[in-house]
Amino acid sequence: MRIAEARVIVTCPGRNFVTLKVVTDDGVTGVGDATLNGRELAVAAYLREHVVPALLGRDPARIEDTWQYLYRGAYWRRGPVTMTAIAAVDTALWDIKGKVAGLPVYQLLGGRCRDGVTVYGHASAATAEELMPEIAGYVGQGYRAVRVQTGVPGLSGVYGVGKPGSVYEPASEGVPAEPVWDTGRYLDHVPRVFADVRAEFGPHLKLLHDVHHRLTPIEAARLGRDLEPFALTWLEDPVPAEWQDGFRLIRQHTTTPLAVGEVFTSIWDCRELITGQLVDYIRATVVHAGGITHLRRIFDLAALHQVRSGSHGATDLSPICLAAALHLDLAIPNFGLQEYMPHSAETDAVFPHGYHYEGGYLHPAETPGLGVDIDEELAARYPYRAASLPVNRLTDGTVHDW
Ligand code: EZ4
Ligand code: CO
Repeated sequence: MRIAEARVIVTCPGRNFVTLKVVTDDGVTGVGDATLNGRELAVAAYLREHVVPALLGRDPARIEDTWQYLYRGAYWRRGPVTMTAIAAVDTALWDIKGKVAGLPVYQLLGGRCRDGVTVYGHASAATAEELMPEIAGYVGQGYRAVRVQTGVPGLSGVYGVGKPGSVYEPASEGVPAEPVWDTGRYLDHVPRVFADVRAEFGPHLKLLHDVHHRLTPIEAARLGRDLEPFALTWLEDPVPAEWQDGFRLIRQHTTTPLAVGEVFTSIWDCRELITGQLVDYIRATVVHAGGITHLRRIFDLAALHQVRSGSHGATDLSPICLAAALHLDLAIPNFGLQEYMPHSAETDAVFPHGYHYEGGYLHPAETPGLGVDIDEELAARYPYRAASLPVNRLTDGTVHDW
Protein backbone atom coordinates (compact mmCIF):
# COMPACT_ATOMS: atom_id res chain seq x y z
CA MET A 1 0.00 0.00 0.00
CA ARG A 2 1.26 3.49 -0.89
CA ILE A 3 0.19 7.04 -0.15
CA ALA A 4 -1.47 8.26 -3.35
CA GLU A 5 -2.69 11.68 -2.27
CA ALA A 6 -2.70 14.07 0.69
CA ARG A 7 -5.09 17.02 0.76
CA VAL A 8 -4.84 20.07 3.03
CA ILE A 9 -8.32 21.35 3.85
CA VAL A 10 -8.86 24.77 5.42
CA THR A 11 -12.38 25.48 6.67
CA CYS A 12 -14.13 27.91 9.03
CA PRO A 13 -17.37 26.45 10.40
CA GLY A 14 -17.55 29.18 13.06
CA ARG A 15 -13.77 29.10 13.56
CA ASN A 16 -10.77 28.06 11.46
CA PHE A 17 -9.54 24.48 11.23
CA VAL A 18 -6.79 22.94 9.09
CA THR A 19 -7.05 19.23 8.28
CA LEU A 20 -4.79 16.81 6.43
CA LYS A 21 -6.50 13.94 4.62
CA VAL A 22 -4.20 11.16 3.44
CA VAL A 23 -5.48 8.76 0.76
CA THR A 24 -3.83 5.42 -0.11
CA ASP A 25 -3.76 3.74 -3.50
CA ASP A 26 -6.23 1.21 -2.03
CA GLY A 27 -8.64 4.06 -1.29
CA VAL A 28 -8.19 4.02 2.51
CA THR A 29 -8.30 7.52 4.03
CA GLY A 30 -6.90 8.92 7.25
CA VAL A 31 -7.35 12.36 8.83
CA GLY A 32 -5.12 14.52 11.02
CA ASP A 33 -5.75 17.86 12.73
CA ALA A 34 -3.28 20.61 11.71
CA THR A 35 -4.89 23.60 13.40
CA LEU A 36 -2.59 26.18 15.02
CA ASN A 37 -4.82 28.93 16.38
CA GLY A 38 -4.11 32.30 14.74
CA ARG A 39 -1.31 30.85 12.56
CA GLU A 40 -3.38 28.38 10.51
CA LEU A 41 -2.07 29.22 7.05
CA ALA A 42 1.57 28.81 8.09
CA VAL A 43 0.91 25.13 8.84
CA ALA A 44 -1.20 24.71 5.69
CA ALA A 45 1.71 26.05 3.60
CA TYR A 46 4.28 23.91 5.47
CA LEU A 47 2.21 20.84 4.67
CA ARG A 48 1.32 21.72 1.08
CA GLU A 49 4.71 22.99 0.01
CA HIS A 50 7.14 20.88 2.01
CA VAL A 51 5.50 17.75 3.39
CA VAL A 52 2.86 16.47 0.98
CA PRO A 53 5.24 16.11 -2.03
CA ALA A 54 7.57 13.96 0.11
CA LEU A 55 4.72 11.73 1.36
CA LEU A 56 3.50 10.58 -2.03
CA GLY A 57 4.51 6.99 -2.81
CA ARG A 58 5.49 6.19 0.82
CA ASP A 59 4.23 3.19 2.78
CA PRO A 60 1.50 4.50 5.16
CA ALA A 61 2.17 1.61 7.57
CA ARG A 62 5.58 3.09 8.52
CA ILE A 63 4.35 5.54 11.14
CA GLU A 64 7.47 5.84 13.32
CA ASP A 65 9.76 5.95 10.29
CA THR A 66 7.68 8.73 8.71
CA TRP A 67 7.80 10.66 12.00
CA GLN A 68 11.59 10.38 12.13
CA TYR A 69 11.84 11.30 8.44
CA LEU A 70 9.84 14.49 8.94
CA TYR A 71 11.41 15.46 12.29
CA ARG A 72 15.09 14.66 11.79
CA GLY A 73 14.96 15.12 8.06
CA ALA A 74 13.77 18.73 8.20
CA TYR A 75 16.98 19.73 10.06
CA TRP A 76 14.86 22.58 11.55
CA ARG A 77 13.41 20.65 14.46
CA ARG A 78 10.59 21.47 16.88
CA GLY A 79 8.51 24.65 16.91
CA PRO A 80 4.72 24.86 16.67
CA VAL A 81 4.42 25.04 12.87
CA THR A 82 6.70 22.08 12.21
CA MET A 83 5.32 19.93 15.02
CA THR A 84 1.68 20.63 14.11
CA ALA A 85 2.39 19.60 10.53
CA ILE A 86 4.14 16.40 11.69
CA ALA A 87 1.23 15.73 14.06
CA ALA A 88 -1.26 15.90 11.20
CA VAL A 89 0.63 13.29 9.18
CA ASP A 90 1.16 11.05 12.20
CA THR A 91 -2.50 11.18 13.26
CA ALA A 92 -3.69 10.41 9.72
CA LEU A 93 -1.37 7.39 9.51
CA TRP A 94 -2.67 5.99 12.84
CA ASP A 95 -6.20 6.41 11.47
CA ILE A 96 -5.23 4.46 8.33
CA LYS A 97 -3.49 1.74 10.36
CA GLY A 98 -6.61 1.29 12.47
CA LYS A 99 -8.84 1.04 9.41
CA VAL A 100 -6.52 -1.47 7.75
CA ALA A 101 -6.38 -3.55 10.96
CA GLY A 102 -10.12 -3.21 11.57
CA LEU A 103 -9.46 -1.91 15.09
CA PRO A 104 -10.05 1.35 16.95
CA VAL A 105 -6.72 3.12 17.47
CA TYR A 106 -6.72 2.59 21.26
CA GLN A 107 -6.46 -1.16 20.60
CA LEU A 108 -3.31 -0.59 18.53
CA LEU A 109 -1.86 1.39 21.46
CA GLY A 110 -2.23 -1.54 23.85
CA GLY A 111 -5.92 -1.50 24.65
CA ARG A 112 -7.96 0.00 27.46
CA CYS A 113 -6.46 1.00 30.79
CA ARG A 114 -9.83 2.35 31.99
CA ASP A 115 -13.54 2.29 31.23
CA GLY A 116 -13.88 5.90 30.09
CA VAL A 117 -11.97 9.18 29.79
CA THR A 118 -12.76 11.54 32.68
CA VAL A 119 -13.21 15.04 31.33
CA TYR A 120 -13.43 18.47 32.87
CA GLY A 121 -15.74 21.21 31.70
CA HIS A 122 -15.28 24.97 31.67
CA ALA A 123 -17.36 27.12 33.98
CA SER A 124 -16.73 30.79 33.46
CA ALA A 125 -18.64 33.99 34.06
CA ALA A 126 -17.96 37.68 34.54
CA THR A 127 -19.36 37.69 38.08
CA ALA A 128 -19.54 35.23 40.99
CA GLU A 129 -23.36 35.25 40.86
CA GLU A 130 -23.37 34.10 37.24
CA LEU A 131 -20.62 31.57 37.93
CA MET A 132 -22.42 29.35 40.44
CA PRO A 133 -25.24 28.29 38.06
CA GLU A 134 -22.62 27.58 35.39
CA ILE A 135 -20.80 25.17 37.72
CA ALA A 136 -24.09 23.66 38.85
CA GLY A 137 -24.95 23.05 35.20
CA TYR A 138 -21.85 20.89 34.76
CA VAL A 139 -22.47 19.01 37.99
CA GLY A 140 -26.02 18.36 36.78
CA GLN A 141 -24.63 16.83 33.57
CA GLY A 142 -22.45 14.45 35.58
CA TYR A 143 -19.11 16.23 35.38
CA ARG A 144 -16.83 15.45 38.32
CA ALA A 145 -14.21 18.07 37.38
CA VAL A 146 -14.74 21.71 36.43
CA ARG A 147 -12.32 24.46 35.46
CA VAL A 148 -13.39 27.73 37.06
CA GLN A 149 -12.56 31.14 35.54
CA THR A 150 -14.09 34.49 36.48
CA GLY A 151 -13.98 38.12 35.58
CA VAL A 152 -11.97 40.38 37.88
CA PRO A 153 -13.59 43.51 39.38
CA GLY A 154 -12.01 46.56 37.74
CA LEU A 155 -11.03 44.74 34.52
CA SER A 156 -13.38 44.94 31.56
CA GLY A 157 -12.69 41.42 30.27
CA VAL A 158 -10.43 38.50 31.17
CA TYR A 159 -9.02 35.96 28.71
CA GLY A 160 -10.57 32.54 29.16
CA VAL A 161 -13.86 33.89 30.47
CA GLY A 162 -16.55 33.17 27.90
CA LYS A 163 -20.19 34.17 27.82
CA PRO A 164 -22.29 31.67 29.80
CA GLY A 165 -24.12 29.34 27.46
CA SER A 166 -22.08 30.17 24.34
CA VAL A 167 -19.33 28.15 22.63
CA TYR A 168 -15.87 29.05 24.00
CA GLU A 169 -13.82 31.11 21.54
CA PRO A 170 -10.50 32.72 22.47
CA ALA A 171 -9.72 34.21 19.02
CA SER A 172 -11.44 37.19 17.41
CA GLU A 173 -11.65 38.20 13.75
CA GLY A 174 -8.86 40.27 12.23
CA VAL A 175 -5.80 41.52 14.10
CA PRO A 176 -5.42 40.85 17.84
CA ALA A 177 -7.63 42.51 20.44
CA GLU A 178 -5.63 44.17 23.25
CA PRO A 179 -7.29 43.65 26.65
CA VAL A 180 -5.81 45.15 29.83
CA TRP A 181 -4.48 43.04 32.70
CA ASP A 182 -3.86 43.84 36.38
CA THR A 183 -2.10 41.16 38.43
CA GLY A 184 -2.84 42.74 41.81
CA ARG A 185 -6.60 42.75 41.27
CA TYR A 186 -6.48 39.18 39.98
CA LEU A 187 -4.48 37.81 42.95
CA ASP A 188 -6.84 39.51 45.35
CA HIS A 189 -10.00 38.19 43.67
CA VAL A 190 -9.38 34.56 42.70
CA PRO A 191 -9.02 33.03 46.22
CA ARG A 192 -12.29 34.69 47.27
CA VAL A 193 -14.06 33.07 44.33
CA PHE A 194 -12.71 29.61 45.18
CA ALA A 195 -13.72 30.01 48.81
CA ASP A 196 -17.30 30.64 47.63
CA VAL A 197 -17.21 27.76 45.14
CA ARG A 198 -15.96 25.26 47.75
CA ALA A 199 -18.56 26.43 50.23
CA GLU A 200 -21.29 25.95 47.64
CA PHE A 201 -20.21 22.64 46.06
CA GLY A 202 -18.47 20.81 48.91
CA PRO A 203 -15.14 18.96 49.03
CA HIS A 204 -15.58 16.32 46.31
CA LEU A 205 -15.96 18.27 43.08
CA LYS A 206 -12.57 18.49 41.35
CA LEU A 207 -11.75 22.17 40.76
CA LEU A 208 -9.16 23.53 38.34
CA HIS A 209 -8.00 27.02 37.47
CA ASP A 210 -6.07 28.33 34.46
CA VAL A 211 -3.71 31.29 35.04
CA HIS A 212 -2.84 31.51 31.32
CA HIS A 213 0.86 32.19 31.94
CA ARG A 214 0.19 35.63 33.44
CA LEU A 215 2.15 35.54 36.73
CA THR A 216 5.77 35.66 37.83
CA PRO A 217 7.03 32.65 39.81
CA ILE A 218 6.74 34.34 43.19
CA GLU A 219 3.24 35.65 42.37
CA ALA A 220 2.22 32.15 41.33
CA ALA A 221 3.69 30.77 44.55
CA ARG A 222 1.48 33.16 46.50
CA LEU A 223 -1.61 32.21 44.53
CA GLY A 224 -0.86 28.51 45.01
CA ARG A 225 -0.61 29.06 48.76
CA ASP A 226 -3.75 31.16 48.94
CA LEU A 227 -5.64 28.41 47.09
CA GLU A 228 -4.39 25.52 49.26
CA PRO A 229 -7.45 25.52 51.58
CA PHE A 230 -9.66 24.88 48.52
CA ALA A 231 -7.72 21.79 47.37
CA LEU A 232 -7.52 22.42 43.65
CA THR A 233 -6.85 19.48 41.36
CA TRP A 234 -4.50 21.73 39.42
CA LEU A 235 -3.34 25.26 38.88
CA GLU A 236 -2.68 25.56 35.14
CA ASP A 237 0.04 27.54 33.36
CA PRO A 238 0.97 29.66 36.40
CA VAL A 239 3.94 31.26 34.59
CA PRO A 240 5.08 31.35 30.95
CA ALA A 241 5.71 27.74 29.98
CA GLU A 242 9.35 28.20 28.98
CA TRP A 243 10.35 29.39 32.47
CA GLN A 244 11.26 25.92 33.68
CA ASP A 245 13.16 27.22 36.72
CA GLY A 246 10.10 29.20 37.69
CA PHE A 247 8.28 25.97 38.45
CA ARG A 248 11.03 24.97 40.87
CA LEU A 249 10.43 28.20 42.79
CA ILE A 250 6.65 27.73 42.85
CA ARG A 251 7.09 24.14 44.01
CA GLN A 252 9.18 25.23 46.98
CA HIS A 253 6.25 27.26 48.28
CA THR A 254 3.03 25.41 47.65
CA THR A 255 1.37 21.98 47.59
CA THR A 256 -1.22 23.12 45.03
CA PRO A 257 -0.69 20.72 42.10
CA LEU A 258 0.66 22.30 38.91
CA ALA A 259 -0.23 21.67 35.27
CA VAL A 260 1.47 23.02 32.16
CA GLY A 261 2.03 22.20 28.52
CA GLU A 262 -0.70 23.33 26.12
CA VAL A 263 1.93 25.31 24.17
CA PHE A 264 4.60 22.59 24.29
CA THR A 265 5.58 21.08 20.97
CA SER A 266 8.05 18.37 22.01
CA ILE A 267 9.49 16.31 24.82
CA TRP A 268 12.40 18.75 24.96
CA ASP A 269 10.09 21.49 26.26
CA CYS A 270 9.15 19.47 29.34
CA ARG A 271 12.01 17.07 30.01
CA GLU A 272 13.31 18.91 33.11
CA LEU A 273 9.79 19.66 34.34
CA ILE A 274 8.94 15.98 34.22
CA THR A 275 12.18 14.40 35.42
CA GLY A 276 12.42 16.95 38.25
CA GLN A 277 8.77 16.34 39.24
CA LEU A 278 8.24 20.09 39.02
CA VAL A 279 4.71 19.64 37.66
CA ASP A 280 1.93 17.14 38.33
CA TYR A 281 0.11 17.15 34.99
CA ILE A 282 1.50 17.52 31.48
CA ARG A 283 -1.03 19.12 29.13
CA ALA A 284 0.60 18.66 25.72
CA THR A 285 -1.73 17.64 22.89
CA VAL A 286 -1.77 15.38 19.86
CA VAL A 287 -2.08 18.28 17.41
CA HIS A 288 0.68 20.55 18.74
CA ALA A 289 3.15 18.00 20.14
CA GLY A 290 3.93 15.87 17.11
CA GLY A 291 0.94 13.54 16.99
CA ILE A 292 0.03 10.33 18.77
CA THR A 293 3.55 8.92 18.35
CA HIS A 294 5.36 11.78 20.07
CA LEU A 295 2.73 12.54 22.70
CA ARG A 296 2.88 8.88 23.74
CA ARG A 297 6.64 9.33 24.20
CA ILE A 298 6.06 12.36 26.44
CA PHE A 299 3.43 10.54 28.50
CA ASP A 300 5.69 7.50 28.89
CA LEU A 301 8.48 9.71 30.26
CA ALA A 302 5.92 11.34 32.54
CA ALA A 303 4.77 7.93 33.82
CA LEU A 304 8.30 7.24 35.09
CA HIS A 305 8.13 10.38 37.23
CA GLN A 306 4.57 10.22 38.63
CA VAL A 307 3.37 12.95 36.27
CA ARG A 308 -0.07 12.41 34.75
CA SER A 309 -1.63 13.53 31.49
CA GLY A 310 -4.11 16.37 31.22
CA SER A 311 -4.37 17.06 27.52
CA HIS A 312 -5.50 20.42 26.23
CA GLY A 313 -8.89 20.15 24.53
CA ALA A 314 -10.12 23.66 23.75
CA THR A 315 -12.45 24.41 20.83
CA ASP A 316 -9.56 25.39 18.55
CA LEU A 317 -8.39 21.76 18.59
CA SER A 318 -10.59 20.05 16.02
CA PRO A 319 -12.80 17.01 16.64
CA ILE A 320 -10.04 15.00 14.93
CA CYS A 321 -7.57 15.98 17.66
CA LEU A 322 -10.14 15.23 20.35
CA ALA A 323 -10.84 11.79 18.88
CA ALA A 324 -7.11 11.01 18.74
CA ALA A 325 -6.65 12.26 22.31
CA LEU A 326 -9.40 9.93 23.58
CA HIS A 327 -7.72 6.85 22.09
CA LEU A 328 -4.43 7.79 23.76
CA ASP A 329 -6.13 8.74 27.05
CA LEU A 330 -7.75 5.32 27.20
CA ALA A 331 -4.50 3.42 26.57
CA ILE A 332 -1.91 5.12 28.81
CA PRO A 333 -1.39 4.04 32.42
CA ASN A 334 -0.83 7.59 33.74
CA PHE A 335 -3.94 9.34 32.44
CA GLY A 336 -5.07 12.26 34.62
CA LEU A 337 -7.86 14.30 33.05
CA GLN A 338 -8.93 15.38 29.57
CA GLU A 339 -10.11 18.91 28.85
CA TYR A 340 -13.42 18.95 26.98
CA MET A 341 -15.15 21.94 25.46
CA PRO A 342 -17.94 20.96 23.08
CA HIS A 343 -17.62 22.32 19.54
CA SER A 344 -20.32 24.32 17.81
CA ALA A 345 -23.04 22.50 15.86
CA GLU A 346 -21.46 23.76 12.57
CA THR A 347 -18.07 22.33 13.54
CA ASP A 348 -19.58 19.00 14.63
CA ALA A 349 -21.37 18.75 11.27
CA VAL A 350 -18.15 19.31 9.29
CA PHE A 351 -16.34 16.65 11.38
CA PRO A 352 -18.71 13.67 11.75
CA HIS A 353 -17.52 11.61 14.71
CA GLY A 354 -18.43 8.67 16.87
CA TYR A 355 -17.08 9.75 20.27
CA HIS A 356 -19.70 10.56 22.87
CA TYR A 357 -20.08 12.08 26.34
CA GLU A 358 -21.83 10.22 29.13
CA GLY A 359 -21.89 10.90 32.86
CA GLY A 360 -18.57 12.72 33.17
CA TYR A 361 -16.74 10.51 30.66
CA LEU A 362 -15.94 10.73 26.97
CA HIS A 363 -15.77 7.48 25.03
CA PRO A 364 -14.00 7.15 21.68
CA ALA A 365 -15.80 5.47 18.79
CA GLU A 366 -15.45 1.68 18.59
CA THR A 367 -15.17 1.81 14.78
CA PRO A 368 -11.82 1.09 13.07
CA GLY A 369 -9.33 3.96 13.11
CA LEU A 370 -10.00 7.21 14.97
CA GLY A 371 -13.75 7.24 14.30
CA VAL A 372 -13.84 10.78 12.93
CA ASP A 373 -13.85 12.25 9.41
CA ILE A 374 -14.17 15.53 7.55
CA ASP A 375 -17.11 16.24 5.23
CA GLU A 376 -15.17 18.00 2.49
CA GLU A 377 -18.22 19.28 0.62
CA LEU A 378 -19.60 20.91 3.73
CA ALA A 379 -16.14 22.21 4.71
CA ALA A 380 -15.85 23.97 1.34
CA ARG A 381 -18.89 26.09 2.21
CA TYR A 382 -16.98 27.78 5.06
CA PRO A 383 -14.00 29.75 3.66
CA TYR A 384 -11.10 30.77 5.94
CA ARG A 385 -11.54 34.00 7.91
CA ALA A 386 -8.46 35.64 9.47
CA ALA A 387 -8.66 35.58 13.28
CA SER A 388 -6.16 36.16 16.09
CA LEU A 389 -5.59 35.44 19.73
CA PRO A 390 -5.44 38.61 21.87
CA VAL A 391 -2.35 40.50 23.07
CA ASN A 392 -2.31 41.15 26.83
CA ARG A 393 -1.28 44.63 28.04
CA LEU A 394 -0.77 46.04 31.53
CA THR A 395 -2.65 49.18 32.60
CA ASP A 396 0.36 51.32 31.57
CA GLY A 397 0.36 49.82 28.08
CA THR A 398 3.25 47.34 28.47
CA VAL A 399 2.80 44.08 26.58
CA HIS A 400 2.43 41.29 29.16
CA ASP A 401 2.65 37.48 29.15
CA TRP A 402 -0.41 35.37 28.76
O1 EZ4 B 1 -5.55 29.45 25.39
O2 EZ4 B 1 -6.97 27.08 23.14
O3 EZ4 B 1 -6.85 25.47 28.55
N1 EZ4 B 1 -7.24 26.06 27.58
C1 EZ4 B 1 -6.75 27.23 27.16
C2 EZ4 B 1 -7.23 27.79 25.83
C3 EZ4 B 1 -6.03 28.21 24.96
C4 EZ4 B 1 -6.45 28.32 23.52
C5 EZ4 B 1 -5.27 28.72 22.64
O4 EZ4 B 1 -5.59 28.62 21.30
O5 EZ4 B 1 -5.94 27.80 27.84
O6 EZ4 B 1 -8.06 28.87 26.05
CO1 CO C 1 -5.06 26.60 29.36
